[in-house]
Amino acid sequence: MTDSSIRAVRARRIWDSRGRPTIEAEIELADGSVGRGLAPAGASRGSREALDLRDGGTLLGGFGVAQALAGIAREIAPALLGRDARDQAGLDAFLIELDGTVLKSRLGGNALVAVSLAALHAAAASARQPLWQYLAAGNPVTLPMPEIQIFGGGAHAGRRIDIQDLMVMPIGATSVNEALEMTAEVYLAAGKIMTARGLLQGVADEGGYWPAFDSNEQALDTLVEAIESAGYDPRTQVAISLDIAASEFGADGRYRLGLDKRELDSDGLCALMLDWCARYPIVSIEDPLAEDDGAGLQKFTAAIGDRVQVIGDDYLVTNASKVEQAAADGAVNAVLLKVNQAGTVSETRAALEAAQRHGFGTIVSARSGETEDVAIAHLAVGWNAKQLKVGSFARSERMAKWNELVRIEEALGPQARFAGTAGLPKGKRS
Ligand code: 2PG
Ligand code: MG
Repeated sequence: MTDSSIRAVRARRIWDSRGRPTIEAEIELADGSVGRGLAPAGASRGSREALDLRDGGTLLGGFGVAQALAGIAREIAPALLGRDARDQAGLDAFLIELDGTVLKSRLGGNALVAVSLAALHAAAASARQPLWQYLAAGNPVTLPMPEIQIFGGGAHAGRRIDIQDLMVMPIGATSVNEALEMTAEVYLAAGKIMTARGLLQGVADEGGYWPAFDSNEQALDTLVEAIESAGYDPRTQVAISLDIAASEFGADGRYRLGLDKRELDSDGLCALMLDWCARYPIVSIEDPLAEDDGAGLQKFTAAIGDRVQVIGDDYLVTNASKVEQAAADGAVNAVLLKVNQAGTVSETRAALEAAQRHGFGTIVSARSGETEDVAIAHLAVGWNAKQLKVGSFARSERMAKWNELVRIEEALGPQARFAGTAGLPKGKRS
């Protein structure tokens, strides 16, 4: 028995930012250290990501977590007692084996991720280190470039527009503090524009303004306007980053842009995305084609990947072997990292390391259903990921993460190094 061996595992039902039930796991070690892991939940999900175990039926919209909690109490908790929380890899491998299914559907990705994160937090607490420092284990760290949503859309806004996340990246910033200040100005400016036009109708799931637009391009035009009216140059100071989440409106090479009332094939959507990248100051684009359209993604990335970051989210589902495959076939040049998409901390780290080996961009990301948990700010810093995507600049489940990044930057003091645009492709834009 060491100080960091697990002496208790508890789990409870808590509630996420959509008011849906989710899981909080708590792990207590022999030395009294306690760590908590909270499971987030996605709405636009890749088909190959870890599956949450939900109760179904009519109660709580079917989102209940009683079965997942029972699995933790009955199977996971007793089996973890006495294990060393510092051995994250061993612990996660054990959880994966115990579940025994490809998509973690038996015990639930939500149960596994909560337990895996709880062990990580407990181990850091036992080492008496902030999580980012524990993860870095003495290696250099960088503070990630924030990618912050101004307008929501897609599955996070009743499919009001097709584009899911219209975000900004303050590419001219030299610190997290400055990046957040610049974003705050743009968010404010966007709100003023929406109010002045009678378009302000509250916010979408991640805190971005509700997209009361007539077309996708009107949303893009308004975003450029907001950047400029906040006093920034969209080419050199605050640029655009999009999550198209194309799997939400297309499959089998057919895409239906609901708002624009257009149906496109793979080449058509690829051409439209390239046209947007040419006409708007876009530095990053996520899932521009659907997860089943690897050939379309290859064409898109071949055309623009030297100068625009092309992120695989639904396409890579935080999976190391899919990152390896994408590095070989050139389908994307960056990976979105969501711990609950993989299901455990170690699998997420493996996907990150594969990406780092191949020079891919690395973006740690929240989910659209979040909690007050701030772990992802620590993961991004401790793992030396180059960007962090959390949703918008409103609602406390989002702000908690940005605020934690402010604290980490302050704690690093003179050693703080801001990633800036280091993670983005370096080719020159025309
Ligand atoms: C995404 C995320 C965050 P969700 O698609 O990248 O915006 O959404 O958590 O619903 O998958
Ligand atoms: Mg996405």
